Amino acid sequence: MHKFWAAVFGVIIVLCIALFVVAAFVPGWWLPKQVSTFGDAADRLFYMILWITTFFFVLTEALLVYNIWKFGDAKPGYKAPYVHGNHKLEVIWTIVPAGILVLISVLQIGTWEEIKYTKNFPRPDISVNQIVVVARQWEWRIRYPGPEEQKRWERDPKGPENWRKLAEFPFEDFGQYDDVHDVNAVHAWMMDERGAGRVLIHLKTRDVLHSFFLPHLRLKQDAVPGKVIPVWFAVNDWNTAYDEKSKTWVDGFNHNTGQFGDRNFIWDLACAEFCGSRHSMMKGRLYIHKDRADFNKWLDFQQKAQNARMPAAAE
Ligand SMILES: [Cu+2]
Repeated sequence: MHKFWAAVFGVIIVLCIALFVVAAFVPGWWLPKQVSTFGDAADRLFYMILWITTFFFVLTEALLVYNIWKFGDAKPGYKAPYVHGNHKLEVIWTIVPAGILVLISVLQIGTWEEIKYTKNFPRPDISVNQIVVVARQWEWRIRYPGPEEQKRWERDPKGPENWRKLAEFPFEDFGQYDDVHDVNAVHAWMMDERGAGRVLIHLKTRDVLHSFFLPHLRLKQDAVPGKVIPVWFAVNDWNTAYDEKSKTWVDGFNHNTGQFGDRNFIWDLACAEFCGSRHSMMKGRLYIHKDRADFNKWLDFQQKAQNARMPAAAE
């Protein structure tokens, strides 16, 4: 009977590994398309850890199945030896994982530094796309410096830094009167050759813990009550264009085919920290415009839509 169970376990494990291999070739089953400047480095770390864990998973499962097969059949009268432990073996299986953990922690420093060290964050100037993101149950509120504010920056080089200071005011969402607002949609433009278009996000939460997660950028950052946490990224692809049919900017635009509605060009924003009953509904999208000019057209459009909803625009 034990041989039957050894075979069952063996087959299940082989099928699991086969599914794993197949998943890499089925669209939508593996990691989503990667579009950020630091995403490749994050993926390399992911694959490195994946290979290490795969090796030890296969090794331990093979040992398990082999031992069930070989020794599962207790002979009548056979007395199992009572083993207290094996010092040498225990030392080995402590030192080997510890060594691997130290190795991983050293190998990840460069990537972590690039993504999370404040010294590598874009310094606010006119080329940097600053955005305030305020998480709340259960949506993302987004705020951009408006077109007038950006014109003021052209005259005043301190302007972007002052906008950052207002953005970093904790607790309240506190900014310029002519900022442009949106919900569940982060707009930015593809970084150009001169490096303009790096995005600096000031991340806050109005209530509980949330987590700002952009899977296509391999970027995740918790939003913590009472704190304003900077997050940066730069995107090297784009997915958003003006759609004549719907008279607005739409994502899912594949610029290679010129078609809207391509799944690979819809880039999600998700909350990755369980934050209450409608946590799963806390979703948004990342809209990356072709260039700054197109982004600015959208910003104007968004500001007009916003002003049309304000009482002052009624006259
Ligand atoms: Cu949330």
